[in-house]
Amino acid sequence: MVGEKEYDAIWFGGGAAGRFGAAFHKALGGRPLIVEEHHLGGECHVCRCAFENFFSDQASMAELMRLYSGKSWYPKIDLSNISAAKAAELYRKVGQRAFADTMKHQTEKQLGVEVAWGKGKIIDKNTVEVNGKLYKGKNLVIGTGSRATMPNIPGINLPGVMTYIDHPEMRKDPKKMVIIGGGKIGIGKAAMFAPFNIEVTVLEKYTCLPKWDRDIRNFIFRDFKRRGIKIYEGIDVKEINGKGKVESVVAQFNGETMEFPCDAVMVSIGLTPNSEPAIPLGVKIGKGNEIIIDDGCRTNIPGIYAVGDVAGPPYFMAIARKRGMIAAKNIAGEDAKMDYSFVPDHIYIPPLEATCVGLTEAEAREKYGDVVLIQVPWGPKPKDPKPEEYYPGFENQGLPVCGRMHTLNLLFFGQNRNGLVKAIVDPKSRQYVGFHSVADGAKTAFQYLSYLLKIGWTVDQMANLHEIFLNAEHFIQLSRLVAGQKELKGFAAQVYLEEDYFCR
Ligand code: COM
Repeated sequence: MVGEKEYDAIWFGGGAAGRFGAAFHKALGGRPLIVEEHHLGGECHVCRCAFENFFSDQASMAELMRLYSGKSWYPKIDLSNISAAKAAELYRKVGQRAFADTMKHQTEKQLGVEVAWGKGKIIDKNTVEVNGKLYKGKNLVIGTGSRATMPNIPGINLPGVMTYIDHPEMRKDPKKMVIIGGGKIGIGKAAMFAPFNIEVTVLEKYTCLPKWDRDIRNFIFRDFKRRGIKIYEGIDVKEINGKGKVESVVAQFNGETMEFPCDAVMVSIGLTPNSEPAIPLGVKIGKGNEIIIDDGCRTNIPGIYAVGDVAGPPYFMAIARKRGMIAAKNIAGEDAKMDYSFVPDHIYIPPLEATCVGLTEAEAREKYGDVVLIQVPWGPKPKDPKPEEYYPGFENQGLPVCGRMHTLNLLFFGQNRNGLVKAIVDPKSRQYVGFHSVADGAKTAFQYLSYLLKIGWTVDQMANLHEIFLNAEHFIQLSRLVAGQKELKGFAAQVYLEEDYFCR
C-alpha cells in the first residue's frame, strides 16, 4: 500500500539528528516524516546523555555523602548498602519512560511532525516501508546513530561484559569492574561506578583523555588515585576469561601478562556508526563505517543526506542536532554548511564535571608562543591538606566550583578536590583561545563560551560582562582582575607536585 502523500524528506531514524532535523525542516515549511522503531530522541534518554546525567547525579550524591559523613553537623552516613543497580532501576522505571513521553509529545503534538512508528526498510532513495506501508519522499536523510565498538578478543560475549548501552540494564552491583578504554566514556564511567563501592580499574591501550589539557587530566587522575580508581596506560587487553560469566581480564603490560580479576567489564573503546541500512543505496562508506558526507550533510548520492553519529565524529549531541538542522536547510533549498570549530567537550566525573573548548595550553603555546593563563587555583599545591583545616595560602587552593557543592568545597575538600578553572589568552590580541574547567555547573557557560571564542572575544570584553557571583566558572571576574593591565600577565599556572597517577 502506498501512502497518499509524498514527503519532502523521510528522516530515517528519530534520534537527536533526525528529530531536530525533521522539526527544523517542518519549521522551514517542509513536509518531513520521521521513521522510528523505538523512541524519538534515540539513545539519549535510554542510555546516553539523559541517563548519564541522572546516573552521575546519583554517583555525586554518594560521593558527597561519603565526603561529608560525620563532618561538622553532618551525621555519619552508612554507605555500605548503596547500589548502582538500584539507581539504574529507578531510571529504567521512571526516567526512560518520562523522557520518551516528552520527546513524543513535543515532536508529534507540539511540533506536529509526523512519525511512522515501526521498523523501517529502505526500498530505494525515495521509498521506505514501515509495517507493510510504503512512504514516498523526495529526499532521504539517514540518522541511524552509532553503537559501541567491540574488540575482537576471546570472551567478549561472556555475560558480565557491558557497554554504555547495557549500563541502564544493570541488575546487580558488581564488586570489581574493569573498564577497557580510557577515553571520555571510560573515564566518565569509572567516576560514576566508583562511588557505589565498586572497585574500578581502567585499562587504556594508549593514553587516557589524550586531547584534554594537562591540568584537567592531572586533576582527574590525581582524584582517581585518591579514590582508589586504578589506571593503566599502554596496556593491551588480550582476552576476557570466565566460565559462564566474566571472571577476569588478561592483558599485556610492559612485556608481561597481567590478570585483573573482576565480575564486570565495561567496554568503551569507541563508537561505530550504524551505516549498514544505507549501504545498499550505494552511499560512500568510510574506514570507520561512517557514511561520508560533505559539509552540507550530503552523501555522494543526490537526495540522500546523513546526519548525526552515522556520519562519523565528532560524536556529540550538538553536532548531531546541527547536522539535522543543516540537512533540513539544504533540503529546503539553502546552501548551509556545518561549522565544526570550537565544539566544546564534557565528561561527568561525579561529583564534578570536566568541560573544555578551544585549545589546550600546549596547543596554544605551540600556536601563539607565550600565552597568558587566567587560572585558579594557581601557585604551589600543598601536599594532601586535611579537610576543615586552615592552610596558609589555602584561599588560593579553594576558590572554584559552585553549583552542587557551592562553598562547602572550601571547608570539606581538603585534598584539593574543588576543581579548577583555566582560561588561555593570546597576550598580543588579548583574545581567549581556550577555556577549561573542572567544576560543577560550568558546562552551561561553555555553550556560550564556545561562541565567544569563535568571534574572537577579548579579556577586555569579558571584563565588561555582568557576573552573578558566585558562579561556577569565574571567567568574568578573574578576567576583570587582569584586564586593566596594558601588558597582560594573568595568573600563573598551578604548580603540581610531581606525582605518578598511573599504575606501573
Ligand atoms: C534528547 C534527544 S533526550 S533529542 O536530541 O532531544 O532528540
